[in-house]
This record gives sequence, C-alpha cells and structure tokens, in this order.
Amino acid sequence: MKKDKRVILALDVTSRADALRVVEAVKDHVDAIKINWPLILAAGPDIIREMSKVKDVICDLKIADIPNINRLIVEQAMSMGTSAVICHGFTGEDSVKACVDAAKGQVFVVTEMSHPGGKQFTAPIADKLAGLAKSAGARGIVAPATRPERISDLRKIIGSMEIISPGVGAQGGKASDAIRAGADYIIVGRAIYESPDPRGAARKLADEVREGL
Ligand code: OMP
Repeated sequence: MKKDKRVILALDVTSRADALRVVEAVKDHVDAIKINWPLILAAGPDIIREMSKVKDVICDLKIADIPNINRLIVEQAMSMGTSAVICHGFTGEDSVKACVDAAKGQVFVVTEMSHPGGKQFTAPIADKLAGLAKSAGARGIVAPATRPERISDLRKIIGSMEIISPGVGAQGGKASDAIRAGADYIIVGRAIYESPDPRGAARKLADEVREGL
C-alpha cells in the first residue's frame, strides 16, 4: 500500500455504479480503498476483485469468529485480490493469529471504536487490544480520529506498527489532528462519497493531512 496521500477511501456506497463513479473521481487523491459489508452485499463480492485492479483494497469484514472460520474468511478475501483485512481482537489471540497467518501479516486490528458507543466496551480494553495486535504480528491497528489523544496513547503501545484512523468528517474528527496524534492514514467515507464534489473533497483531505505532518 502506497503511503503518499495517507487517505483511505471508505467506499460505503450501495451500488457498483456509485462505487465506480466515486473511485474514478478520487483515485488520484487516495492510497487505498476500504470495502465493507454494505458494498459487498449490494454489488457482490466480485467488487473486491474489480476494485483491487484500481487500488489496494482493505477488506473491512470486522472478522470476529473462531480461528477456523477467521482463517476461511481471510483466505477467501485474499484470493480476491485483497491487500489487507480488518478484524476484531476481542475474540482472543488465537482468532487474531489465524487472520494474521492467513493474510501473511496484512491485518489491522480494531481497538477503540470511533463512534460514541465505542467508549462503552471497546475503550476500556483498547490498550489490551493494541498489545494483542502487536503480539499476534498484525500490521497495525484501527484507532479513532474522533479521540486523537487515544491515537497517541495507542501509538506508545504498538511502536512503529501502522495506525489507520476512521472518524474524520461525518463523525467529527479532523484529518490534521489524527495525523499529528500519530495516525499513518485517515479513513474517510461520507465526507468524500456524499460530497457534491468527491474529487475536491478527497484533495482537500489530502491537503489537511499534509498540514498535520
Ligand atoms: P465515515 O464515518 O462515513 O467516514 O465512515 C467511516 C468508516 O470507517 C466506515 O467504513 C466504518 O466501518 C469504519 N470504521 C469506523 O467508522 N469506526 C471504527 O472504529 C472502525 C472503522 C473501521 O474499522 O474501519
């Protein structure tokens, strides 16, 4: 995955036509495309293969099962051209390790979630989840742009592993704050794909990231 614009597009649109339109508009201003269930369910899993020909794809299935099922899910995702996957860590070390093995390390583990409810259950265990991501050999973690101070805290636990950070724009976080706090990439959905000018919105976010560097 390139580390140039440091913006990951969360492509949470619900048709193939919208996905192609948005990606065509913003592809020069983002480093990767994150695909989640809404688009997979709407357009079919082949959308992963199609998008991976344009950009690196992070498959955000928030995988959270027993090790055997985690392995099977990741193997399927990787066989479709996925560059990295996102999994939950509350399932325990063996389940995360199964993802890491199947993805050859290309795994991001969710820590403290960015939405208000993320404070309820994920925040109290986020440090442990970050530690688990490290000990399991993951590539990085997902940490909230809505609480940049938590990005800094979690950075201390994981060292030089990567942090990808959602919550910029629609959820209230700021790109420059997240980057300054230690995020490697921001993840942005609605602020780009719901904009009347997705290309302009993505370019502006990439500019804000540069301000934070
Ligand atoms: P917007 O709020 O529209 O920018 O979308 C945010 C994207 O980041 C969605 O695809 C979410 O699934 C994802 N996300 C969060 O918003 N919060 C988290 O704590 C974790 C994720 C994620 O794992 O990507």
